[in-house]
Amino acid sequence: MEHHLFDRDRVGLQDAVLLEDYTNENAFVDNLSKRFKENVIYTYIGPVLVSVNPYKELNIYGPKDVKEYNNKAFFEVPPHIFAITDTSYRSLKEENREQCILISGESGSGKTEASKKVLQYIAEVTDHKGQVERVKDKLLFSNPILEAFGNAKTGKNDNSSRFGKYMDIQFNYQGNPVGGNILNYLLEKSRVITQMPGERNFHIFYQLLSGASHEELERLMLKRNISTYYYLSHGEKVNIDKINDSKNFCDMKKALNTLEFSEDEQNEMFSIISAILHLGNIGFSENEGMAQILKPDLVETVSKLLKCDVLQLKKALTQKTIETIRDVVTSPLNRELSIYARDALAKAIYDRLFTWLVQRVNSSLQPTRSNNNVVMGILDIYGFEILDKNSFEQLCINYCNEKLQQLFIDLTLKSEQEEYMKEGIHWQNIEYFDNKLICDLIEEKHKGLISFMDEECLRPGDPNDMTLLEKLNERLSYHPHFISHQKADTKLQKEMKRDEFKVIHYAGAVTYNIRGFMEKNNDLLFRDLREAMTISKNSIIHSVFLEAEQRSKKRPETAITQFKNSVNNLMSILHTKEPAYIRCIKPNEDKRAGIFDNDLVKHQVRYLGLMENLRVRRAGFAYRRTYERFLQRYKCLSEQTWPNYPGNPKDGVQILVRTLGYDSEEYQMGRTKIFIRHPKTLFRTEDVFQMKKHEIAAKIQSAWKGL
Ligand code: AOV
Ligand code: MG
Repeated sequence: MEHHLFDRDRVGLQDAVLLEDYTNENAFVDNLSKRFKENVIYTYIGPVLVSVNPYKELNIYGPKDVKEYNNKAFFEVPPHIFAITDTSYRSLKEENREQCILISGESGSGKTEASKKVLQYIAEVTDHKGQVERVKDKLLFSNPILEAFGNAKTGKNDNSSRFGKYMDIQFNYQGNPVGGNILNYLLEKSRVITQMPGERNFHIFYQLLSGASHEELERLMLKRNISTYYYLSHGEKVNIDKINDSKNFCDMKKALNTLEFSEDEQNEMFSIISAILHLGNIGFSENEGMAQILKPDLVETVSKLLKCDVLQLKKALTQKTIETIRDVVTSPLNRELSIYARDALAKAIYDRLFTWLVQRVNSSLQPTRSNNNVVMGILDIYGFEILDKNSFEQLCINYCNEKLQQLFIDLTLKSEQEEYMKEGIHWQNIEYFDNKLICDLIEEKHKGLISFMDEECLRPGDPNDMTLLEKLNERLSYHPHFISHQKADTKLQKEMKRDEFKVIHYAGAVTYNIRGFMEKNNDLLFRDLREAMTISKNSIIHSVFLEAEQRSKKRPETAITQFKNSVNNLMSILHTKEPAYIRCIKPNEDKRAGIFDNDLVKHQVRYLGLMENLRVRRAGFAYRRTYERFLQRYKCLSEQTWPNYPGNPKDGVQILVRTLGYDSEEYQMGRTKIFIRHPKTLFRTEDVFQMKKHEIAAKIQSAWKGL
């Protein structure tokens, strides 16, 4: 039996483990480049899949390809995301082990597309009958909905995820999908009110304006022209040719129907989107320090769409009520504060609509029976970002990526080495950069950035962005990964301004501008606006604001602390599952096909820790089995162990290994397991086993005939 190990696609090396000089970064990148130029975008480092974004449609995801990978041993077929998915799926189905597929890489490297391929593969290799098919449709169609509301065009990616997403697919004992559940993480809601040059607001706004019917727009009191709306006028003024908003709107509506959103729900959703657009057009003037609404008829439009009281809304946009111990005081807002209130309302409405949407999708995905299901999770978060101007949102996004990198280190580099130690395997330790240092800088209790931010937000007096920055500079300057502008004059600080600080992340140094940190972290919405929304007759608005109100009876946690808690919660979920890794790489900064920028790729290879990954892998052992399992399977291969070996399993395995003639370089005996360096060795053993099995079966058969 021929296994065709490692040479199936014949372009470069399909597994970097086979590189002659596995410590040579250039050789590693050259191999990726050679393959990329032949449209081969996938390469392994052992079980880890490296994927380079081709920026063009490749004909490698069709039914034929699904078939090629279905039920194949990992090393018998060329590297592919389907192979990773198949391996994970089989472990789930055959060994009942919970799985997670972890997809990482910077913005635009192909994470979201990868997550869709995983889902596509699962959908195609499982049953195509009745209920299962319906569940799969819903899982697949949840994507266009969440992308319409949660993705946007950025400088890095025309379809950038502006929220983190962790999706569980639940399987029954037959290995068929029966339901799902989505956890969402911190939506970048500031995008609703403003965008950077060349960027857009969330897709849904453009989709609605270009895709809705004439009648629908009339009902929503909208004009098709994008430039009518202030909230859409900051970044890119026209829609980009690569995005077909009106077709995407159509697909998204279809998806809403598949997930059984009622007509009423859909109308209410679009009313809310329209209300936000109108809200943004409300301007204010100021008279003696008091704001006055410039276009009162717009407030009427908004209140019609949101089904709330127009007078109450007008008041809430121009005054503020504060409850003191003794009484309730109302004071007018100036123009600046009115604009602030308006924008805060727009952001809050959109953010809560998104949360509602995820909950609504989840309720449609819930399985009818929830016991005994096994889960495969797919994690697709926003990738690491270094922009020209980085704010609170980038800090959250990059922190989340630090945590994911930490998980990767934990599960691959650290755990691998720890196991060798535990098993007493002879092993030379491999150095790698552990980014725990940076995670601590951000999240450590009482000592990290997050703690200081919260402390400053809760401090009485007049805390503001600049006092926060002072505190950070004072408390964190000792840290090697924190750079304040006051620190000694090194190259890094030269170009820093007084309102900036720098964090040296695992993936690069990022300069953050402190402006807006306090406000975004406090995330306050004036009480008058909350009240106006709580009694809205739009049932979505009513329910999401009521829910928030009930939660915030005591002082709510700050935005970043909520985020930290949910990210840490996610990490503990992921720690319990068997991981599969997809490391996505971006070949160039211009979103163009066929261009492989060596330096850019090298940088990613470095910070993703791929070389360390490779070294650990090479120095290590590809396969390990407990003595019990190994003996149980292969005991027929020696007369001394067949049919049963009376002594302890380790000795039994030692006998087997001698009988099979293993090279002493090829294996080591640990405390509880045998470690085999190369998969070839195991395959050979497996071949001998298969032959022996047939031999035994034939013997038994002829013995039966003889009776
Ligand atoms: P991201 O999820 O990693 O960025 P995407 O998955 O959205 O990146 O990929 C960006 C774009 O690259 C897609 O819109 C496609 O045009 C192209 N692309 C990616 N993978 C493939 C593929 N396998 N085949 C063809 N084209 C591909 V972000 O969400 O911004 O971090 O936050
Ligand atoms: Mg994405």
